[in-house]
Amino acid sequence: MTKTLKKVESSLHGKISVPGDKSISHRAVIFGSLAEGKTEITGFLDGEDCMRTIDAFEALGVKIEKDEQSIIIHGNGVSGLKEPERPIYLGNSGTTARLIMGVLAGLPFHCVLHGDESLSNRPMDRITVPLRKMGANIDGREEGKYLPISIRGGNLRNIQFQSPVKSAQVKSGVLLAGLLADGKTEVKESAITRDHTERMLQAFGGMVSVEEDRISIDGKQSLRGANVQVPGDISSASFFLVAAAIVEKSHVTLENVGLNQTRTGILDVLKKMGASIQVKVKDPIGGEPIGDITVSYAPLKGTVIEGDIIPRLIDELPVVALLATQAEGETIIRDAEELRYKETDRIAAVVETLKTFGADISGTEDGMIINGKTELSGAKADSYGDHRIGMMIAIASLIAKGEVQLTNPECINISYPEFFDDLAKISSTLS
Ligand code: SPQ
Repeated sequence: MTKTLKKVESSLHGKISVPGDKSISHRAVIFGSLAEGKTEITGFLDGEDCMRTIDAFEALGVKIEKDEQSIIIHGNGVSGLKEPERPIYLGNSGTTARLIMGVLAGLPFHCVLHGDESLSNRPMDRITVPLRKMGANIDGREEGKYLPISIRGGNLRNIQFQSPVKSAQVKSGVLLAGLLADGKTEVKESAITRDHTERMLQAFGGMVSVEEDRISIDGKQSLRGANVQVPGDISSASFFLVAAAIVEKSHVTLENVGLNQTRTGILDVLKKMGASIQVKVKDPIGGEPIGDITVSYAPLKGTVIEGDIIPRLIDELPVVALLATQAEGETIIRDAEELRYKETDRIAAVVETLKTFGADISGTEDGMIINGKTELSGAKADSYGDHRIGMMIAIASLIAKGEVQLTNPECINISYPEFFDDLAKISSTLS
């Protein structure tokens, strides 16, 4: 499929409530499935990735009901999980893959996991290596580096694990295995990553100790069902934050967005680049801070984005690169080599795409260098099957001279099925 996108005729105005946070939605299903009793999730993201997590736990024997308002999980505890009858399909979802491996490592049965072409080329050894150290039997393509992977778990022992990659998925997978293991499992991070797993464990009655970059969990804890309200996803909101910052005279508010410190790097970068931002903090929901974010257009300047902020905005970097094309001067993004292991190599995809729009951008091993400000022109651009690249292209089309032909826009359903409807709410170009 190809979608034709046109330059916005005037400025962007209005309010949007972005869909539920993808990372939190996955974790709510996982913990609800491990807990005893009923879990009700409201604000759940019904994107394709989170549906794969629901399907996976249904395949493990968990009763999950879905309606327009909520997801209800009837958990029977860890012992209620059963060997699946057939291989579990994880689609495009890296989060489902790495987290469910942590769970399966602790369960005394056999399971095969497989995914789509993109997921089958993403590294899994980052999680299979520590899980094997804990005692899980794991095999797979290239010795467990890639899906398909088969796991026979159970009888796990605790470990002290220093993660070589800055990854919340690896941390979470090991913590989930630690929950099912004997003794205390400890994970030390090389940079602080999103902490939704730690927060949600507590919401389900679990105990976890967090001391800066060191997280420890006692094994064999039982969890009880909980009600989870999922905040709006700041990663989804970031496309509109950037849109308002680059389309002249715009003024857009994103309502009820998650403001967890481990995810708000995009706000710090927007401010540093000169965007006008107001944040109205509201009462937290589901153990997560939330608020309304308003962005108004203002002239932007280049900046350097590196170090500890990177895990706090890793998924926003494609749209940050677009933002940088509209800033005066040089923007350097470094320490972001993890971008190469996402749904596609996001450094290569962003550089290729923005170059075809006329941007002055080059890739480096661990990031990008962008020189602005450049007028962008319309072109044919492919999403690479990556939702975040697809949405970045759609936002670029708002300022590009001439039409943009976006091929393969369907992947946007992975995290944001209502994306084009929401974009139409604040702009006048989309039919
Ligand atoms: O689930 P998936 O495909 O890995 O999703 C992405 C995304 O852009 O939506 C990355 F491609 O987000 C990851 C994120 O990059 C979601 C995530 C999580 O929920 O724990 C953590 C980050 O990945 P990682 O590898 O740094 O742990």
